[in-house]
Amino acid sequence: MTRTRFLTVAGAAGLAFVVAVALLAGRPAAQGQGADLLSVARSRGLSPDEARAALETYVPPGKYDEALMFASGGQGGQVLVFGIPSMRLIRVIGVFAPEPWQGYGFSNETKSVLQGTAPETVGPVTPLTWGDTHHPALSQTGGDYDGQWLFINDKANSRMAVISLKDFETKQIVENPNSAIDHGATVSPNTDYVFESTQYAVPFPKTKYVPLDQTDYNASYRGVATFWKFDRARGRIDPARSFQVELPPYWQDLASFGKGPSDGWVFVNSFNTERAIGGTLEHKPPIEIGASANDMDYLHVINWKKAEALVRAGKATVVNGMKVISLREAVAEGVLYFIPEPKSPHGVDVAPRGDYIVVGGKLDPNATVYSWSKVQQLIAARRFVGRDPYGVPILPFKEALAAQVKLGLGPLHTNFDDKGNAYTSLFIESAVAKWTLGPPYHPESEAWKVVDKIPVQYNIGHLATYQGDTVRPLGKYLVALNKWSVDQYRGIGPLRPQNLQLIDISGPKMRMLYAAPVGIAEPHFAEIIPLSKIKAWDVYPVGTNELTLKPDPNAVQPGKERIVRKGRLVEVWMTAMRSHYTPDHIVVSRGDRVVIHITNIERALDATHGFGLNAYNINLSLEPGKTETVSFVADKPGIYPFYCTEFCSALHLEMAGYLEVKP
Ligand code: CUK
Ligand code: CUA
Repeated sequence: MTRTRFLTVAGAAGLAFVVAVALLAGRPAAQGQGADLLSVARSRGLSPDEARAALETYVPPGKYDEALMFASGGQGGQVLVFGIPSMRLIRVIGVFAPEPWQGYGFSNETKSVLQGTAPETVGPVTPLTWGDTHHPALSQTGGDYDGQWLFINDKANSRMAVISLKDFETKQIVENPNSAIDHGATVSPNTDYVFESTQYAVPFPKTKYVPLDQTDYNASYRGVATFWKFDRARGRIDPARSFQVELPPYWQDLASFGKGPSDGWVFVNSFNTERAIGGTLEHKPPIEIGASANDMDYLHVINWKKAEALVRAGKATVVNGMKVISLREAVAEGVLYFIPEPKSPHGVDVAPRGDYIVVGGKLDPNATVYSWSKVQQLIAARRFVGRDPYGVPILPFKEALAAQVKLGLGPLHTNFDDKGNAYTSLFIESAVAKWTLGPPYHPESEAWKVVDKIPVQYNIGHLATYQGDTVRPLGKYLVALNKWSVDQYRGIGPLRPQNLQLIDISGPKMRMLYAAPVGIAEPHFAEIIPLSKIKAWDVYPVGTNELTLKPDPNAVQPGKERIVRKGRLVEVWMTAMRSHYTPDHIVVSRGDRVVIHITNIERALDATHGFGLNAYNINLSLEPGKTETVSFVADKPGIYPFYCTEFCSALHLEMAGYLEVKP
């Protein structure tokens, strides 16, 4: 772009920009630093708006982003941590896939997390080496993020992970025994439960084979709503205190917990209430057609406090080790209700005060907003318009509505700001719509109106505002998590990155600030939390076990390093510090089982050492203070160097040693 473009496009706004830049620089416009900034903007072909956006998002060296965004890492099976407003990728957290930089999936501790076993019983390889992370959920207290824990689901294998925000590492993965593929994942307002909903129905219990034909599908396939009990004191999900509610074989989708007046309830979307199972070769319509036949699907309204009470009263059946409230019981006890929702819905989001439930129907141009007080009254009055084939009572659609707001094409997900506005992603239209909620957020005369729209590149999925799914949204920024980037990044081959865009929502008009490609995997949902709420450790206390975050019994003090041989077991207690391992020479015989406990005894910030062992697929990351254990069978005779994989010091290359395996 040229100077001409800047001048012609800018016009009067350009003049304001000159003054603004000059003021920022603290100099008169005609000379000095201010004039330099202007010529930089000109030479880079930036319009005044673009130059302003650059100034608003730039975080100089030595300064910090004001917030962190935790985004799912999609098919990469990780969590991605971005700085806001810079949109820099600051951290990746390995969750469902081995992650070599963090040594995740190589030590006994992290292998045990990936495999869901105790550290002492880990096998040589992890059976699943990928996950599909979709919905990160920060722990909440009173409906607000408390900065302590992060949960995320693996859609591909119905797993849920627990990450500590003390060290940003994965502590636990639980696998759902009664669900194959999940989708929705979220936490209750006080983090009593981490919720997970099935997506594609399978036989119930899933360990049973039931042929895939329509009659059997209707009779024996099911979804489940899973409530994983989170034990804050232990920092772990407790499967023994978790429970499920059996659901019809509709394909459940996203979920949101009620809060305030709707606390105690959870709302779950569904699609394919047609129960289409595909099978084009048998002259049936493909799933896509069959699953989109009906005008309405069902919003599942689940009373989880009541379900919890039923479990306590012994009304659950144990299925594959999990307590389950049967569909029949759920209907009989008033745990489960349906409300029709148009059409092939996707996102469901509860307004900050817990009074409205917003649903986006992919094939319907409206945001459908239900009034919680109306829904409550309908349930209390038992105003049902019918029952589904499984006996679930259906509430009248129109009578449950607060409003339908015509937003545009392909509404998916909604977040909120601090001024009573909602922001909904429009997938087909590639835009974000800003619209007003009804009373008490806005008076009736201003309610339920689209007040602004901004285009995005392209095909937005989720969006995230600042604390935008809590009781205390902060407004300020919105990140559009776009699926396609198409022409936004050149010269990179056919696989295009997903494109995240930062939007300023502090004023009446939304303003595009920045775009950040994600060349790792596909982020779905994200949550944004002020940096000040995160109280992460800078270093571990020396000798900390990374799973328990407590002293590791195998931590070793300098001077106490040793190698102990017991039969075919060779156990090594090693320290690492700049720039040596002690000991740096380990001699074993072919077939010996080798166990190495390594403690990084450094206290300096960021003094991380690695431990990479040739030919044995072993690679650890030892942050300052951490103790880790790795074990393997020395089945290949020969000489195997090990070395530090982090450039830690001037003598980093000297930080090495040898494993000698005698034939
Ligand atoms: S999903 Cu991906 S855009 Cu898994 Cu929440 Cu909607
Ligand atoms: Cu330690 Cu390089």
